[in-house]
Amino acid sequence: MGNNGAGVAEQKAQRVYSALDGFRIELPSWGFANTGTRFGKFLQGGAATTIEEKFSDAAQVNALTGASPTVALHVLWDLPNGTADVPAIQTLEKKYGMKAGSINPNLFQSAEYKYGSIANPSAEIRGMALKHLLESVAIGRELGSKDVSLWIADGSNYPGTQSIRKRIGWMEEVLGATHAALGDGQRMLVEYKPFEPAFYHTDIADWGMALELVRRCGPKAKVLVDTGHHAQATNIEQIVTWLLHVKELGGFHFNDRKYADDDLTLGSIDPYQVFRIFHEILSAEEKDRTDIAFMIDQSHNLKGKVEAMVQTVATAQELYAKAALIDQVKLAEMQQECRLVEAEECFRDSFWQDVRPIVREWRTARGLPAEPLKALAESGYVEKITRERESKNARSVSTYA
Ligand code: PSV
Ligand code: MN
Ligand code: MN
Repeated sequence: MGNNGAGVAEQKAQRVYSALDGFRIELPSWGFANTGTRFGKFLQGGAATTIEEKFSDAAQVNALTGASPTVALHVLWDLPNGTADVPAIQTLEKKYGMKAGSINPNLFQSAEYKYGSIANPSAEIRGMALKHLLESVAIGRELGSKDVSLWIADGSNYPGTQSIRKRIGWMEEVLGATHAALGDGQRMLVEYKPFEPAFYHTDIADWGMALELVRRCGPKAKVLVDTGHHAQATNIEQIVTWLLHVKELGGFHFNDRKYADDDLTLGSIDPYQVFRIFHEILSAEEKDRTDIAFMIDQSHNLKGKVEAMVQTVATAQELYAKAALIDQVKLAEMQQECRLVEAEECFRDSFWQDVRPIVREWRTARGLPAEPLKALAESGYVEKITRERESKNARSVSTYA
């Protein structure tokens, strides 16, 4: 019994070790910058205001967690001069030992996009959007980054004000032309979202629309699931399973939410949901799950940004480790024989296990701090960046209107 117990513990540790060795989650550059709500921004003394500061913060998170060696870039905010900024990014990659991750075009901020970007009725504005997309593809190619990740904010606020059908055709044209420009090894990920900033119709509102668009574009286009972009009570893991099944799942933007697209810390509201998503991925066939990009899409307005990002990555590692503990063979047997309560208990048992001791051991074995948040506090990094940056970030502004 004693030996058997030790054998089981050893097996569990091995599963967790191999899961964590392969687990990577990308950091968003915008997660280190000052953000806010439409009511105002509360500037943080240590927030990053330059791309170098964003790389520095991301490198700190990676040094403490060992799971985040890439940083997602937002073209307009991080490479305002397009491909001309690529050498500067390459210098930062070398200096901080980080790689540029997904390239995120910005098709929502310019005044021209008031009525849409790739679905705008004006051919001239659609052309402007395409030009930006092609520039983003070129940036990705030059940086050797795999994914160009598109979130399309287009939509309308009132019934009858736009032709939903014509807009589908316009999107197909622009996305098709973007796909055609992708180089070898490049992909285009298409995100969906049912609301905000548009409140009547969003042009890519759900996974069905995203799936149809990526299929029409071609094999380098895949769907991106942002966990905050669903109606309440949507079974996100079922969508994930379908996308895995049809081999069109490209990646995730993880965040948590209580009400809408809240961009809260992963697992802070519903850790069981993240566990269920990870389970669907880990139970898929190896060949179907090798090419899924895990990314974080969070903006912490009140929490310290670097702390919150370390907390996010550590939580993701813990939930992934829990999902890796599920005995897939045993579970499949129970499911097949419809032993419902046993199957559910087998599933829940893994969720409720405290994996933190094994994760701590894994961290130590890999030369990482056992407690990343504690190590961050002891490093003095946040105090240092606050001292260095606070004169730039001193004001707290309110834009309440
Ligand atoms: C807006 O909803 C959003 O959060 C999308 O999820 C994008 O991925 C992100 O902004 C960055 O553009
Ligand atoms: Mn997103
Ligand atoms: Mn979002």
